[in-house]
Amino acid sequence: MRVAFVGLGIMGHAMATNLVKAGHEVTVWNRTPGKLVEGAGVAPNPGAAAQGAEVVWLCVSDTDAVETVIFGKDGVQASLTEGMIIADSSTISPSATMKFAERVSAKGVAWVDAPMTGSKIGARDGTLVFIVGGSEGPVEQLKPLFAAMGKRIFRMGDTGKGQATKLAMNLQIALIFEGFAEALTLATKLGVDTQQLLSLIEATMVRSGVVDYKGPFILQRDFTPNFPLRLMHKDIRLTLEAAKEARVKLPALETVEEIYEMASEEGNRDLDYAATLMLLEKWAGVQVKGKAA
Ligand code: NA7
Repeated sequence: MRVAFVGLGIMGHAMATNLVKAGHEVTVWNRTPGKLVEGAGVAPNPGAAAQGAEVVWLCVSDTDAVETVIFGKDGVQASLTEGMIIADSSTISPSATMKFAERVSAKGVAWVDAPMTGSKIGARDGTLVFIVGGSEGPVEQLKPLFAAMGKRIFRMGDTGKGQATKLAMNLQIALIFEGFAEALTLATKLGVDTQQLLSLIEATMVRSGVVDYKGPFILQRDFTPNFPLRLMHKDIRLTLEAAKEARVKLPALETVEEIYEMASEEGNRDLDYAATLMLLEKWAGVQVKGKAA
């Protein structure tokens, strides 16, 4: 398929690379010039990238970035023609998604929100799980592209439901990780062997994918970003905004948001979100230690 790929960050670069590898005709655009994808064309702006494309795939930071690349100067909007599909893998506001979709529908363009989970490694290996919102027809048309970048897709409903579900997923990741980090901090302060604690977790119902994934990184004190703290913080804020719009109270997430705020002030926003642990360690006056599992 002819695909315009907009946004070559940690995730986007790997995703566009996998589209090229699968034989699709890809043209890329990135705000900061110089980021390239081997085998893909490069366009001078998002509008030029979208010219003649069947699908415009977005993977940019946040709601404002999506609005800019679609509706801003030299944006995708001017190149939209009937039958095109915009697929958005950025994690952004569900209500903004529905407004954007409404605007492009006037040109006969479908909007499929397709945020994903699987982190940097899933993007690299083409094993992402896509959490999708959109009409059945366009979602079906995108299947070859989903297959090139991921291993599963879950269609959650119409446009906006992918973003809504992604926020509900990241809410859980943030809270599960916070529970894990607090447990590690307390256990360390009380003199418990961390390695033993991890073995115990693994053998019990406390086990989770989040703990399995993050545990080894923490024991190696490796906080290089698989999912940067600044982006998890963005998602937590989006979730709280969506909750406010829906008149839902999320007290635990509100507290965790404050932790992310303080961790950012400590200068850790570009580290992995697991670096929120360091704030707890600082307060407790301990450091979680151990060897990689
Ligand atoms: P990164 O690695 O921070 O990459 C973000 C990308 O978004 C990168 O290409 C940025 O371009 C681009 N960006 C950011 N702001 C803008 C604006 N205003 N206009 C155009 N392009 C912009 O994030 P990830 O790849 O890890 O994640 C991307 C999304 O997936 C995000 O929503 C996650 O929550 C999930 P730059 O290179 O900085 O010029």
